[in-house]
Amino acid sequence: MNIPKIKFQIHGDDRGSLVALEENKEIPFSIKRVYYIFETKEEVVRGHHAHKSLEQIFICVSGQCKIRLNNGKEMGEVLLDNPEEGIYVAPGMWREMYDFSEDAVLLVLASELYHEEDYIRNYDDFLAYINQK
Ligand code: T46
Repeated sequence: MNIPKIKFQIHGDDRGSLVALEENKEIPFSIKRVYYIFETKEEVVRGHHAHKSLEQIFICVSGQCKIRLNNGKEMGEVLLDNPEEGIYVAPGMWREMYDFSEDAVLLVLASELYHEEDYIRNYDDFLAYINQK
């Protein structure tokens, strides 16, 4: 599966760089929640779940990490190592985040507040959910 990267516009000058992200503009949904993941150990794999309706944008604003996405039929992997770009993660994608560098900060913009009921945390349940759709 190809995972396209979204390239953000940089407002750069001799002071440095700035990326601005607005809901329903650069971000294709209304942003209800922001969280970030950092100090994840290199050998750790996070995620191992899918969401029923949550849409998200992942941006590695510092360091690097890899993202594996699986829609129940196909799998794809992408390296995030640039604060100028991100990926859109649709609902119904099993996700794993791994190979975090020591300085990695994975910023996530989310379309919904935190609802544990939106998670599918068992892989067999995920496949059953995808196949019934
Ligand atoms: C996702 C990937 C990329 C909250 O209380 N509020 C929140 O908004 C979030 C995201 C998490 N939590 C709590 C729930 C757990 O007790 O933080 C703890 C760690 O969450 P979790 O094990 O789900 O973390 P990851 O890194 O496996 O997954 C997270 C998001 O949960 C998930 O939506 O897509 O990052």
